[in-house]
Amino acid sequence: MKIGIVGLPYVGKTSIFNALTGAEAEIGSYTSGSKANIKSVTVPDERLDVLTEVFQAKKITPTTIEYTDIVGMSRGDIDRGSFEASIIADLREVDALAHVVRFFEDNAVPHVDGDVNPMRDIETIDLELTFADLQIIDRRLERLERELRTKRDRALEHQQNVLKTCKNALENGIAIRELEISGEDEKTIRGYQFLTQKPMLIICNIDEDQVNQSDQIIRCHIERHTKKLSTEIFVLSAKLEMEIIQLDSTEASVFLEEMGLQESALNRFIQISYQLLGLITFFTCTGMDELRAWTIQRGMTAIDAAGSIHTDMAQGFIRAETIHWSELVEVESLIKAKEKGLLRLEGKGYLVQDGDILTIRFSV
Ligand SMILES: Nc1nc2c(ncn2[C@@H]2O[C@H](COP(=O)(O)OP(=O)(O)O)[C@@H](O)[C@H]2O)c(=O)[nH]1
Ligand SMILES: [Mg+2]
Repeated sequence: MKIGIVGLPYVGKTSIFNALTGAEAEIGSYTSGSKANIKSVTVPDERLDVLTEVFQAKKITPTTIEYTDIVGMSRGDIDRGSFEASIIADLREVDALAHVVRFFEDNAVPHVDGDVNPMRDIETIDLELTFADLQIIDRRLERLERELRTKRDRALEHQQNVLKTCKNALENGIAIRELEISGEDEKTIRGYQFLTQKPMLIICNIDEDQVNQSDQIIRCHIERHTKKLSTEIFVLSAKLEMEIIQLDSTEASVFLEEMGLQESALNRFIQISYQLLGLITFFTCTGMDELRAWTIQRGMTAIDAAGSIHTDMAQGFIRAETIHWSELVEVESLIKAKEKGLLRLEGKGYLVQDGDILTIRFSV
């Protein structure tokens, strides 16, 4: 899974990127950001620790998340063409956007638009993303019109219609993710990787002394707006998270407790990203050696899960021997699970559940 971090300059994007990944990218700089910072982190999963014991696994492979931190956007950047095409291209690759919004007050850190105003900033970035999509749509529509003047083509006409719907929405301040675009229509525009079609998370970067009462205040503040945009809200203090990531795990839990927090942003952020994207995790353990976690979309079937591991496994799919991790932990071994008849034999169409352990039988 890939998540792109966007926002105005000097709102804490790189600080948050560092806190989420343990990277040491330069903060507080405007120009050095002309190339994106990219880093992957493993997804911490307590279930893997428990299962390692059960399986006596020698190798553990968690899933990963890749974060992309790009240079800040300001109002009008896209229109002026002052945003490098390669950066937008990086952004189109991601599965979801995390928009960092500045809530913290600090006279030492300038704000590009003069003062701290979260609602205005959210709008600014939404506008830039909208312009970036409109540019693509306009260019494509021009070409389509030219092509359709010389010949009739049902597929191209269909695409033209869908793009016109998107254009109309964007011009009325509606993001593409808010439209209900059905299967076939969605397929015709999927390749464009529209920015406003991606699921979006708003990260509120608040003052460190606000962390205890943050949730309520901010929810009132921007909830109405985000509801309209079908986005999620996530609250953290970049400054605090930067301190937490410097600590070892024992120190960190003491520190979190003192601050009245339960978990670092890193873990909370991953959980909320999974929710937002409708992702779940399943596990495999091959030959008792390698225990591995896999991320798939909720609603995927056993054969989809097999295909996410290897296309051969989907093509030659026979069945998936399945047990939920919590059941396995209770009986302590796969052999005992089998004896007790807890190992289910599931077919192609089985809907994989979060936390399932699958042994996929297939022939090649
Ligand atoms: N007081 C305060 N300063 C912050 C916070 N987050 C970031 N900053 C400062 O804001 C400046 C810009 O941060 P940076 O992460 O580079 O922002 P970016 O331009 O959005 O990537 C730096 O001087 C940071 O130290 C915060 O939560 N509180
Ligand atoms: Mg930065």
